[in-house]
Amino acid sequence: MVDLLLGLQWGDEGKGKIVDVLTKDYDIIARFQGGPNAGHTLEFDGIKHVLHTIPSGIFHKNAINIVGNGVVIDPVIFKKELDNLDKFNIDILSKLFISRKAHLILPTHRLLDAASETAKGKAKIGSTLKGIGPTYMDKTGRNGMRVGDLEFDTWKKKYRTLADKHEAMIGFYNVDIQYDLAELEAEFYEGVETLKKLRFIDSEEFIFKAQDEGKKILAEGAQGSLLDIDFGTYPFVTSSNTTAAGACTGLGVAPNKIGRVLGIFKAYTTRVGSGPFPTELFDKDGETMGRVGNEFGATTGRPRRCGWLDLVALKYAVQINGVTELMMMKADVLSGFKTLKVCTAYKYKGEEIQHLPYNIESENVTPVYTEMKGWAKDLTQLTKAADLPPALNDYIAFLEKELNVPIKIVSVGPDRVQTIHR
Ligand code: 2SA
Ligand code: MG
Repeated sequence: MVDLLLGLQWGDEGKGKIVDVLTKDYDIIARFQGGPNAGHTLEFDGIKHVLHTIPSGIFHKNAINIVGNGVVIDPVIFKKELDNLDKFNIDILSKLFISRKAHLILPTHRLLDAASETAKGKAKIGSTLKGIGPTYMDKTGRNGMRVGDLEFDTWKKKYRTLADKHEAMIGFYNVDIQYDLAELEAEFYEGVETLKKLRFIDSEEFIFKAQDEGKKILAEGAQGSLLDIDFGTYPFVTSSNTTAAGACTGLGVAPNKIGRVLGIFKAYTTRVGSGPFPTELFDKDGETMGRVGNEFGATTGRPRRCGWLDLVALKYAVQINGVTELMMMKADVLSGFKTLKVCTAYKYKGEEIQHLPYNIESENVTPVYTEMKGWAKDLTQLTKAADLPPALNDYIAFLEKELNVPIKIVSVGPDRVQTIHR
């Protein structure tokens, strides 16, 4: 069986930390979608690590890490990630395998991303500008370049044809984008040489074999369910399926081989980039969440928007993914709030609804809140469920009742050790 670990909100739920905590129970950690737009933060032994393309199991001695076919890889960023790992003496070559079918992000994909966003002006998606959208467009448009292409001498020719086409497309946008393609290409070629040192695999075959051998596999999602290309707040989404089904297409896991579905959410909500966010706060409370929670994009450094927990959206994510257990992150950030609010319905066209309407833009939807008592206790030193303050237990019990799924982990800080199992 393959277990899934998915973000249930707009990303940044703390997937990196939880994968790192759970890796000791798994033989293989595999990414199945997204690319260097992701920022997965891990903290242990006083060091903070941010991973983008490499799975979060890389720091454990024995786990094999796989970058699946559904992922898009930028050789330039990938090389930087590997360089950052240099000092940790990780045996990368025997621990990190890349799917031949994963698509490559070219420098011109990044430029196209920038051109598209600039052309959109105020209506921009708030992309991380890593070239994600244009690369998936080439994938579904059947023009893309894949990692496996690098095993053939013809890859440079293929690259040239595609990059030339991209340059013409950039011209079409008619926006002022400054770049030095020769410089970007030199960097790209260097990244490709590094990438080529790794072992390329047919990840689906690898996974079949591992399943036959009884290996334990964890599929690590990136971004969150509300950024899913089909089920998220379109068009303010990313360009891949961030939900459970993405693991089937992005790794080659058959639906009947999926075991536990671990859903991760923050005790409040954040979003980075543009798009609807019904429970967003523009007041002191939102500012406190951002400051205490250190809410800045792990890839771009952008401040994240903050707001109360949205149970309507969370329930939707639980359903779409078939979540079997929940993990609540950053409970410590809510310490000190006198009153907590949880959105349990939306007011929409004069009615109370409990689903996400097609046009969920903030001006159409007003959150309906249930208020709960807060707690003052600092949680960051706690290690046992028995020590959680009563008001937090009430908050947890309320969520479990509403979502009908048990909350198995409560995280009370960024470090590996600040994790309470229930
Ligand atoms: P893209 O880059 O084209 O896929 O962006 C499209 C939308 O998806 C959002 N997105 C993210 N949201 C949260 N976290 C992400 N990763 C980084 C992080 C983000 C950062 O871990 O903090 O550093 O800014 C991520 N990646 C994509 C993005 O904001 C757009 O709304
Ligand atoms: Mg992140």
